Amino acid sequence: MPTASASGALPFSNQTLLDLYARMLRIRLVEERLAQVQSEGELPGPVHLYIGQEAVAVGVCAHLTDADWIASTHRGHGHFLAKSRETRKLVAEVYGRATGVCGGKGGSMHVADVSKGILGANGIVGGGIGLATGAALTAKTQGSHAVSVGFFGDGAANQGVLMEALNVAALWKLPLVLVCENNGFSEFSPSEMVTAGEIWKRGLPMGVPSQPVDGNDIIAVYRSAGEAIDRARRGEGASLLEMRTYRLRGHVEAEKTFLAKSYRTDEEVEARRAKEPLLRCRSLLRDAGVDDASVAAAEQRERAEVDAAFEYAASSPWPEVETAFQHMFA
Ligand SMILES: Cc1ncc(C[n+]2csc(CCOP(=O)(O)OP(=O)(O)O)c2C)c(N)n1
Repeated sequence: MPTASASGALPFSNQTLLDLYARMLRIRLVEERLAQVQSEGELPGPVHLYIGQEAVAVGVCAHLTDADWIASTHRGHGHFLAKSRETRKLVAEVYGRATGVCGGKGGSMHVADVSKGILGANGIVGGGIGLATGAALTAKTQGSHAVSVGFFGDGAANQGVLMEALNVAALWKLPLVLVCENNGFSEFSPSEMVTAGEIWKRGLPMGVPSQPVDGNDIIAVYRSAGEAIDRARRGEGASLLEMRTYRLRGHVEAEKTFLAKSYRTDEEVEARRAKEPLLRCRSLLRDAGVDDASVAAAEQRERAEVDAAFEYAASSPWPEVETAFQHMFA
């Protein structure tokens, strides 16, 4: 099957394209700043950055409301910011501060906000697949018309839970969209070293509509995700989308300080940088006739929002020691 990519007229207004660009830019700016403060020793833990993959989270979450669910991965800041506007709460959480969305006790790999349908980032590779499937079963049982999206990496696609999820989702016609972000690597192993065949084809034996998508193309992501989410909402069951993208930063920040040898060349990364989703969206905006002043104004708004979020986080208090055991158990 050819990889779904954009062609023809925009499936939405120029204003929507500008909004999607701004949403992607916010994720990019937050993460560039996180890379900087991490290198300065400002963060209490490691961060796995989403830079280069922004079109996936934004193009998918554009179709969701707070009543819908997402389950994320260890690379989860982008998913959170695509579904929620709470930039301050996200940044404060990564800083481990009491004002963070989980009171500073979750940190980068556990950002969650159930009130916004965000079941959480997750350090267990493949764990989000099971969580999203459970949420889809809840939605179906309650007849709520909510849709559940499970984001996972190409490495996670090799966990047995994917087959189990596809099986029950097909059998019970669950309102589930499984979104694999194939970013080329599983930690320090190129995908082709650890993954057999094409991931999107894994849904086909179960009769699950499945598709490879150009994950750096905001329009292709938006279209394919919209079709899958609409199908789920109509009660027609699950889909599997393999979003082909590229991780521009390391698996984890500062990996160069402990890796004896790199698993990819700088030339490879530079070549892929030319195809990254924000650059491509910027040229779509130009082609659509959106004037530079409107784009610059949107960029300025995002920069201000992100600056404010970092100021808020850095000046927020740490959680009180007495609260250490609060919110741990339900
Ligand atoms: C169950 C489990 N096995 C192994 C690990 C160690 N681990 C952390 S991230 C990672 C690679 C995940 O790759 P992928 O799913 O492609 O996601 P990406 O990091 O590329 O976003 C591994 C193996 C883990 N956290 N959980």
